[in-house]
Amino acid sequence: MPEIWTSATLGLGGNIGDPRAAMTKALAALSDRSDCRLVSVSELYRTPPWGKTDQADFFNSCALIETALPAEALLDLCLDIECGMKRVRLERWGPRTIDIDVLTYGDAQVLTERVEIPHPRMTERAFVLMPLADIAPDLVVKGRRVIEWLADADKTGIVRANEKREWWATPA
Ligand code: PH2
Ligand code: MG
Ligand code: MG
Repeated sequence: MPEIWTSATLGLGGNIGDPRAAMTKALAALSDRSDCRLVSVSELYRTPPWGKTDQADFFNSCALIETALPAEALLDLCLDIECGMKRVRLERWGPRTIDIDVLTYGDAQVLTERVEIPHPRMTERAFVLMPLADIAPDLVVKGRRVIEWLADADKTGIVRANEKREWWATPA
């Protein structure tokens, strides 16, 4: 069977330990695979906690990939990488070492018991939209471009946290 490659976007975040190192490791794990290609990575941002506000600031970024995996398998891969990195998550929307969310998968809409794509809250969250706008400003999600969603989002307190563009490409 011919391989079908699909563009997908991922949201990465964390606020326990060293989230920058955790994201670097997760991106390396993705790009090491034969069924995923890392196309681009956003800037790194420090973002105030959303949802549950009495916790440490998060670090967030987004990645654009191409993958030969179907959507649910991509989700499983992200969960595997989280687990392999001994993800700690204390509670829903609470502190975690690493979170990797599948934001979009081609222009597919996927709704199963396990996954909803596009990610249901991505169009409200500046901590997702800001990095996503770095790598996919014109991507249409739920009928609007990422930059249009971003224009309406509350960006208070979000700051760029990387010095160099290729913050994730650390020497081994
Ligand atoms: N993730 C959450 C809940 N709240 N807040 C920020 N700033 N960044 C996140 O990645 C985040 C959050 C649940 O996944
Ligand atoms: Mg999340
Ligand atoms: Mg998640």
